[in-house]
Amino acid sequence: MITLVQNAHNYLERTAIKSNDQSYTYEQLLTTSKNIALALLDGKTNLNEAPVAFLVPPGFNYVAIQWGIWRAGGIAVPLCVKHPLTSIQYVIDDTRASTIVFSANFKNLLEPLFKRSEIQFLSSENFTDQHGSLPEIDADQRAMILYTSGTTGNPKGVVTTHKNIEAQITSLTTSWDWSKEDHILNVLPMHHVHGIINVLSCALWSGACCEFLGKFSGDNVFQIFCKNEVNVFMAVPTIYYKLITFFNDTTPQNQQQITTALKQFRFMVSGSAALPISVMENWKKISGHTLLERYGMTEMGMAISNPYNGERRPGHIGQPLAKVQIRLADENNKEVADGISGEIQVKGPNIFKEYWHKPEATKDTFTEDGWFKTGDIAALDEGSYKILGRNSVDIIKSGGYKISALEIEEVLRSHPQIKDCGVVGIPNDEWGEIIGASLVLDTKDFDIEALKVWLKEKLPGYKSPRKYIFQEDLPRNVMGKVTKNELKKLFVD
Ligand code: MLC
Ligand code: AMP
Repeated sequence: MITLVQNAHNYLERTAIKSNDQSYTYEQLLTTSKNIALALLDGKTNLNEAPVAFLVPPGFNYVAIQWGIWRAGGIAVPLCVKHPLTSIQYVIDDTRASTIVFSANFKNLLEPLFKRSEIQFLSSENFTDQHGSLPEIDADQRAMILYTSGTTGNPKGVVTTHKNIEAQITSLTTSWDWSKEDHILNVLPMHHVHGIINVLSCALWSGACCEFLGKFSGDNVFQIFCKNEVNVFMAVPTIYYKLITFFNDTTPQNQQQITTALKQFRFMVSGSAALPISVMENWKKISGHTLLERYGMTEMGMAISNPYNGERRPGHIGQPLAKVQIRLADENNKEVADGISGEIQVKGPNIFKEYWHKPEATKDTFTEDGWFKTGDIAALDEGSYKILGRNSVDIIKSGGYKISALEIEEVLRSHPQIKDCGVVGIPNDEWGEIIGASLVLDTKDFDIEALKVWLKEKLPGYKSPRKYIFQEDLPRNVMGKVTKNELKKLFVD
C-alpha cells in the first residue's frame, strides 16, 4: 500500500483536513478516497499509471481525489484553478489524460471540451459509496505529473513515483520535526510541490492537520492565525511581503493580537524564491521568528535547507537535506574546487523519474554520471550554500512561480500587430521579479489595454507582462541574438 495512505490508519479519529469551516478526519479521508478510487476503476483492477487530471479547488475534495487516483493506480495530474482554458487544455493534451474530475464551479470553463468523446468527465460532487477492493500499488509506479516551465517554450510534465514522493516527504518530516500535534495553514496553489509536498503531504504523513484557506489575503491569513490553532506556516517570499504590508497598515490593537498569535508558532518556512534579507528581518520584528529558508524544485522536492535547530543564515539556503547529495559543477559537469561557484547538481531518491513523453529532455537534464542539473548557480560560503543566480536569463521567478520568457514571447508573437518581442524578469521587492515585455510593432495604432484583454485568454495572470516598452528593434549582439541583459537595463532605467 502507499505508505502515506497506510499511515493514515494510525490517526483515524484525528482531524486531517479543515476547509470551508468543516473538519474531516483521517477516517473520512480514507473512506472517501476509497469510494473515488473504486469509481475511477469502474470494474477494472488497476488504472496502471493512467493519468487522471483534476480541476478542484484546494480543500478536502482535492485531497480525497488525489488519494483516490493514487489508490486506483493512476497518475494524479492537478490542474491550476486560476488557469485559462488554453493552459488547462495544454496539460490535458500533453498528458493525454482520458479522465478529468472537475468541481461544479469549473463546469462553464470546461464546457468547450465536453464534446471530446475520448475524454471521460466526472463531477467531483457525484462520487457515492462503493464496495470492492483496491489494487496493490508498487512504490516504483508513477504517481504524479506537475507542469514546470523550462528554457524551452512549453511547460514540461515532471513525473514522480510514489517512492520519489515518499523520499521528498520524509526528508522534511524528519529534518523539521513534524508531529501529529502540528496544524498548518495551506495558502499555496495546489499544482506545485510547495503546496502539495511540503505543506499538505508532510502534514498528512505525520497525522497532523492541514487547513486550507479560501482566498489569500493578509486579513484572511491573520484572522485564522489569531484563533491560535495553527502552529506551522510555509510560504513564498511574496506572501511574507504581503503579510508584512498588511500588518504595517492595520491598527496597533490588531498588530498586538497578531504578534501574540505568531509567537506561539513552532516554526515558519520560506522558499520557492530568494528570501530578501529585509523581509526576513521585518518578519522577525513582527513574529519573533527567524524564517527557515530552504531550496527546492519541482523535479526534486526540497534539496537544501537551513537547519531546524541551529543558525539560519540570512541570504543562504543551508546544507543538503538527509539522503540528498549535492555538488557544484562547471560547464563541463566537473565538480568545482572549494570556494568556487558552480551549478547545483543533485542526486538522491527524491529526484523525479522523467519528463512526461520527453526522453530527450530527460536525458539532457542529467549528467552522464546521473546528476540532476538544476540550472541554479551557487557557492558554498562557510558551510552554507548561497544562490548566486541562474544559468538562463529566460527563467523568471515571480511570486514564487517559475515562468519561461520564451513561452510568453511565443504567445506575444502570435498577436497580429506584434512583429517581434523580448521578455525579461525585472527585479521587484514584492514579487521577486515582474515580467517586462519589449514590443516591436507592425502598426502605429496599438491598443495596450486590448492586448491585456487578449492575453487573459492565452496566459494565466501571473504570466502576463506587467511593464511594456516599445522599440524599433530589440537590442542584439553581433550574431543577431537578443541581448536580454541589455533589455533588462532598459526597464530598470
Ligand atoms: C498576480 N499579480 C501579479 C502577479 N501575480 N502582479 C505582478 N506579478 C505577478 N506575478 C496581480 C494580479 O494581476 C492582481 O492585480 C493582483 O496581483 C492579485 O492577483 P491574484 O491572482 O489574486 O494574486 P494573489 O492571490 O494575491 O497571489 C499572489 C500569491 C500567488 C503570492 C498568493 O502569486 C501565489 O500563490 N504564489 C505562490 C506560487 C507557488 O506556490 N510557487 C511554488 C512553486 S514550487 P490586480 O491589479 O488585477 O488587482 C517551487 C519549488 C520550491 O518553486 O522550491 O518550492
Ligand atoms: P520550480 O521549477 O517552480 O519548482 O522552481 C524551482 C526554482 O525555484 C529553483 O530552480 C530556484 O531557482 C528557485 N528557488 C527555490 N527555492 C529558492 C530559494 N530558497 N532561493 C532562491 N531560489 C529558490
